[in-house]
Amino acid sequence: MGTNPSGTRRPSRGLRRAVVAGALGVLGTITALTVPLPSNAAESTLGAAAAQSGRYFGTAIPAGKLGDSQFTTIANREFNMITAENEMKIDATEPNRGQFNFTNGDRIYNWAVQNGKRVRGHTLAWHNQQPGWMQSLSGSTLRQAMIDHINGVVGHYKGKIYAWDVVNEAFDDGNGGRRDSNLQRTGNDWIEVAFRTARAADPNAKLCYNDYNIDNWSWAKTQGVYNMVRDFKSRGVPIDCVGLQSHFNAQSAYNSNYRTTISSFAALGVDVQITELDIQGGSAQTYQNVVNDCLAVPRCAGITVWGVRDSDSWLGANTSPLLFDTSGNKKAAYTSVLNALNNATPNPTPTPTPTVTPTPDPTPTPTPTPTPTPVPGGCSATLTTVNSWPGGFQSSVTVSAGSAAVNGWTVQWTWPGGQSISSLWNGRQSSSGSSITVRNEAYNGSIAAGGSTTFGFTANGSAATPAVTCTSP
Ligand code: 9MR
Repeated sequence: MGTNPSGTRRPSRGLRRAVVAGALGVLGTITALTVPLPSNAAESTLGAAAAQSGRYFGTAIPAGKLGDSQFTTIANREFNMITAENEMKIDATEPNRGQFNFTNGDRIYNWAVQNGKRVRGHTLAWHNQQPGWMQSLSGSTLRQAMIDHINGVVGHYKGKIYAWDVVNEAFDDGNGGRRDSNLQRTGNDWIEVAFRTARAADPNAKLCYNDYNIDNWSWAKTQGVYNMVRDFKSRGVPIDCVGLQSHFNAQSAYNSNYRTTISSFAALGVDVQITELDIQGGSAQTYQNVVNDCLAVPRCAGITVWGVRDSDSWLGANTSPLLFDTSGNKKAAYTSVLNALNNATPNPTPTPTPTVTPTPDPTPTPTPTPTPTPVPGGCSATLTTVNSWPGGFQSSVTVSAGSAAVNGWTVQWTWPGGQSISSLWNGRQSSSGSSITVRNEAYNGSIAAGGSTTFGFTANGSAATPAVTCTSP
């Protein structure tokens, strides 16, 4: 059977025909189910619509399509989170042992950030798409190679990645146990070693376990992963998120218990990210259900679809799995997703950034992160440069409460030399010339005593780290 997303095989032609025929039947009826745009101010793109509730809406991008203007126009307009479809995988980033190559990963990263988007990192430890040299390793040599690989890739992108898929597809399809692989044979602790290594290499990235066929709450594989995450949380293994790939097809169909899966993982104290969504047949109703299930759970942080147009999908255009047709037109599924996002209520619970234990860093980062001085009863803020390029830069601002909780915050600074913000997330910006004011969103105004929250932005001009002030009512 060819629907296993871990390989390159596609569903058999017979199956694809059956899925498409079934979906066309469904599509005949879903048009009528599509909710009309609400009359209040609705956003007109997926990313902006998702941002209303503090979430993101992303897509996968292959480096080879950055020269396709129809592709980049849609990707730039609609999405605010980007995953490299293949270019940050093990074979792409370490083709020879100890020799890293970030050419194509960086092309995607730079395109994303220069267009005001954030980036998910995919993926660090996986049985698939290993370069030949790694496939032939075993035991402690392979374990060390995995650690070196994580240090090399996470180190290169340190401070720049929203979330890493640290370990990908490590569970068996048929039962709740681990998949056999060369990595698994290095010892059952390989997954937690991968997470601890990634945390030390970049304390600011969220660290995810990512898998397919863990969407249906009643499946043994879902329970296997759930038990691992619960165990990790109880033992302090650093994990921040679970990625539900959510490749839905006839054999692995969307089930209404999906919301239970999302809320159950979230209840363990991790974010849930829908990381590779595609729905064979492209049912608008199913797309709407998926979005509504995410919106129902505060810790469901965002959704990424695995491609832009049907012709960009690993499944082939004839399965109609995505939100844009092969000519780049919006499909019925697009409209149902946009409307569902526009109908969301603001996300009431901020998703905390990982609690970090700073580790000494031998390589100086471009801008040292100042330690905020706790302000009794008030707030403080620090601005750091995450990345810069000719003519632009990306910054992160951490807002910290002092010894008392904060309810609402305002951060202000003045640009020293003509900088201007192009895109800002997790905050509301107002400006007057070079004076910038950023206030909290509804979902991140409350900070517990001693706690913190973060907002970020991309800007034009040369990177600057002006002094910032924070006030709370
Ligand atoms: O979409 C990716 C395709 O271009 C690659 O050939 C394939 C190789 O393994 O990987 C596809 O992406 C997969 C992702 O990395 C992990 N989950 C399943 C995805 C679909 O196979």
